[in-house]
Amino acid sequence: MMLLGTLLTLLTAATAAQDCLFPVCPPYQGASCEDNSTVPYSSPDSFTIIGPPLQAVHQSVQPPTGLALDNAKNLYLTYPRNTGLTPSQVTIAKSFTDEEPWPNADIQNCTAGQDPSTCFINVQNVVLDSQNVMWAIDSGINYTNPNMAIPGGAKIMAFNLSTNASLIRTYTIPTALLANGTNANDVRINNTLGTGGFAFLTDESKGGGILACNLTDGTWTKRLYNTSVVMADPGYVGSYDGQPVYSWNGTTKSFINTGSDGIALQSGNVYWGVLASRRFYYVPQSVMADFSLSDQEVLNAVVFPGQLGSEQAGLTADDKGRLYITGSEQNAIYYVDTLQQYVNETVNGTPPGGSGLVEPDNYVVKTLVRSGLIQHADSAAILDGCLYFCTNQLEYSPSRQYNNTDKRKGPFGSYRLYIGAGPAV
Ligand SMILES: *[C@@H]1O[C@H](CO)[C@@H](O)[C@H](O)[C@H]1NC(C)=O
Ligand SMILES: *[C@@H]1O[C@H](CO)[C@@H](O)[C@H](O)[C@H]1NC(C)=O
Ligand SMILES: *[C@@H]1O[C@H](CO)[C@@H](O)[C@H](O)[C@H]1NC(C)=O
Ligand SMILES: *[C@@H]1O[C@H](CO)[C@@H](O)[C@H](O)[C@H]1NC(C)=O
Ligand SMILES: *[C@@H]1O[C@H](CO)[C@@H](O)[C@H](O)[C@H]1NC(C)=O
Ligand SMILES: *[C@@H]1O[C@H](CO)[C@@H](O)[C@H](O)[C@H]1NC(C)=O
Ligand SMILES: *[C@@H]1O[C@H](CO)[C@@H](O)[C@H](O)[C@H]1NC(C)=O
Ligand SMILES: *[C@@H]1O[C@H](CO)[C@@H](O)[C@H](O)[C@H]1NC(C)=O
Ligand SMILES: *[C@@H]1O[C@H](CO)[C@@H](O)[C@H](O)[C@H]1NC(C)=O
Ligand SMILES: *[C@@H]1O[C@H](CO)[C@@H](O)[C@H](O)[C@H]1NC(C)=O
Ligand SMILES: *[C@@H]1O[C@H](CO)[C@@H](O)[C@H](O)[C@H]1NC(C)=O
Ligand SMILES: CC(=O)N[C@H]1CO[C@H](CO)[C@@H](O)[C@@H]1O
Repeated sequence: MMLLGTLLTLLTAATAAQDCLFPVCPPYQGASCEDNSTVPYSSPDSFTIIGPPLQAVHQSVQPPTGLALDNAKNLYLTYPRNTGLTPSQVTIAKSFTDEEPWPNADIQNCTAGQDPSTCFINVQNVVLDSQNVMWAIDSGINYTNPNMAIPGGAKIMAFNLSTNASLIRTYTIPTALLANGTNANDVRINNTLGTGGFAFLTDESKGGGILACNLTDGTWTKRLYNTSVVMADPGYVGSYDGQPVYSWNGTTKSFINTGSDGIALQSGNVYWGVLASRRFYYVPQSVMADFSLSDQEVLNAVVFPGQLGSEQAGLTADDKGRLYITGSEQNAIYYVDTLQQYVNETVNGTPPGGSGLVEPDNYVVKTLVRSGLIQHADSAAILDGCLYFCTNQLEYSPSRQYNNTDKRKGPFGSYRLYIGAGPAV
């Protein structure tokens, strides 16, 4: 009886299915070929938008990786040369769609025979410090030879915005520290640490690393190389707009192995995220600034406050103890409070408020904003109570798509939203 009934249902539905405009599954409880995508629990609206609306501040023709603002709200963007030439590597926005090379046109292209420390090879980001100085970070890697930076070309350059972006000083990464493919990706400056400030950089190469530069005497160290805290998850596969992401060379598949990438300074610590992972870490700035410590002592000081539920490319920090994380897998910007005085909920028995740093066990990463517009937010910066970020659809770029199809569709938006805080100092 049961079998006969089932067969009859199948036959009836099979007849109805002939009218369907798309391939259908075998019938299920009398449902026909109607598209049920408007049923509330499965509708596209169930992609919950979280947080306030985003305000578009700029549109780029090319996909930008870096973003900064100066105190007059000028927007700066970077267009690195990781896979080919770009018209300019650093620009300043002149309108919603127009940009000019910054600080000038000539510096954008090192010419044959030119000292590579004096011009841009491959600029990844620009960052404003607390003394009105804009810093550019150049990996020094020529895309035609990605295995090693050009000695002298890997550097951070300090431009004084009080004197029309005149170059104050260039700190080149010593050649010995360029071994193993060092790929300087992002930088943050603490002007008050040590005698004359420190710069902290991420190395996003496979072996990863965190670099520190003593800005008084230009000495450097690279730490944590070839340790799990700066390296991708083995066989990492992220997800983007609902689709798994691999690394592709034509039809040859591999796994994305980008290491330590986003960086921010908050509450006396250096925070970083490992791009091809859902992990982030921190270590006291004082530890990174003490060049006399052993590598093992530096590693022992690293704190892992738990996974954060997304691949991430950029971090930034505000003056209320909050760390912001661009969560590319979730079309989101996350945040986490690091100072107990700003925590407003009881966590693991610790009541809201109080003083000191939040215990790593009590870190609760939250979503600030989630929107379909957030297509791989890369770099973020804070000014005048607002968080600004650029987007570049990185996961749709050729190296991450089957047979290297470029699925990015410009223009590439930069946005802002109100957070009620200023930049960390
Ligand atoms: C720098 O090189 C890029 C890429 O070839 C080119 O589009 C641009 O015009 C050059 N800029 C200058 C100032 O020569
Ligand atoms: C500032 O620098 C830009 C680019 O080098 C130059 O075009 C401009 O004339 C300078 N402005 C002043 C006031 O020196
Ligand atoms: C990058 O390498 C190519 C090929 O060797 C060379 O033509 C070009 O000048 C190099 N660019 C820089 C900025 O060194
Ligand atoms: C930037 O220029 C201003 C004006 O000349 C000067 O007072 C300031 O010390 C400079 N900043 C740095 C970090 O050199
Ligand atoms: C390069 O790798 C070697 C071998 O593991 C290591 O001793 C050295 O510290 C590394 N250097 C850098 C700059 O990563
Ligand atoms: C930085 O360099 C200066 C000059 O060499 C030195 O006095 C200072 O101790 C170094 N380290 C720190 C943490 O400032
Ligand atoms: C990296 O570390 C692993 C152990 O975790 C070791 O086997 C390997 O030789 C190291 N590689 C380099 C290049 O230092
Ligand atoms: C991609 O594959 C080609 C052909 O097999 C090879 O020549 C090239 O080196 C590969 N590129 C990378 C980045 O592995
Ligand atoms: C910069 O260093 C000073 C001195 O160590 C410290 O008080 C401050 O918290 C650091 N800034 C940030 C943003 O971590
Ligand atoms: C804490 O603040 C966040 C936003 O800043 C808010 O969403 C949350 O409801 C607050 N929690 C409590 C317990 O007030
Ligand atoms: C890959 O793309 C090339 C063009 O770039 C095309 O000729 C080739 O047929 C494609 N291969 C596959 C397997 O799609
Ligand atoms: C499960 C479900 O809600 N199915 C519905 C799909 O759409 C058809 C036509 O609108 C309805 O009859 C089904 O009840």
